[in-house]
Amino acid sequence: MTARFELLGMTSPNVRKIVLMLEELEAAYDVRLVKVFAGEQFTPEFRALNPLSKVPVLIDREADQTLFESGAILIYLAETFGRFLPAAGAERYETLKWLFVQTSNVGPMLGQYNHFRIAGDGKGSYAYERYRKLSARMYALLDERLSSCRYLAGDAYSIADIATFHWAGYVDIQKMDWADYPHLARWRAEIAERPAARRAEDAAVRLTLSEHDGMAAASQADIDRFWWRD
Ligand SMILES: N[C@@H](CCC(=O)N[C@@H](CS)C(=O)NCC(=O)O)C(=O)O
Repeated sequence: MTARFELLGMTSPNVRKIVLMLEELEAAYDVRLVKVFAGEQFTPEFRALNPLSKVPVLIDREADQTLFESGAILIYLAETFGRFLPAAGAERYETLKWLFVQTSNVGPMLGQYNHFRIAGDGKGSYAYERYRKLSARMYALLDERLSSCRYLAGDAYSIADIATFHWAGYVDIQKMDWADYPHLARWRAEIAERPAARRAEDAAVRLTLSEHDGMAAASQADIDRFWWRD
């Protein structure tokens, strides 16, 4: 039987947050790899789903609804299933505020730092130092928030946590020090223990394996375009 949802993506945190949400909801879904390193996101077929040429995209086959932008997808799933986003009141807006902090600040700043670490002019360059400082500020902001709340929106686990969880893993990748962010570390360890997070991890491993095929399909010109070197 065809699953209700189809998720188009790769192994990036913006996609993995949707995998985590679908696992939390125990929803039936298929994952289709988009070979972003080979430029598949720029094809007319993909742009008909998301004109911004980015993953994730989620298709709800039952409702005949196509969504892009991970924050919009999380809100859609939360409202469709009535979970992880209160329907009204102060807690709803706490959740939305911290969800938007992730989508418009945490993701973009950490993402830019990744870009300039990997493809920029290296340590000491203006862009590298700017985004390193802005990334550290994001981790400090989350840590400060989590020093007074169990979860980002308060007492309850929500789509704000689901959106931010994988991004917090960049503390390791970006060689920051967890000792500077003890509350963020406590929160991340707690979420990692959730059964859905463990299942999402397994799904990411399967996606990583297929992503290697996608990278193998990329030419040098494709890779240069991906890193904006063309
Ligand atoms: N604001 C978007 C960001 C999506 C995004 O940056 N996706 C990346 C992977 S994490 C992507 O598709 N990169 C390929 C490209 O930019 O060509 C969201 O939250 O969904």
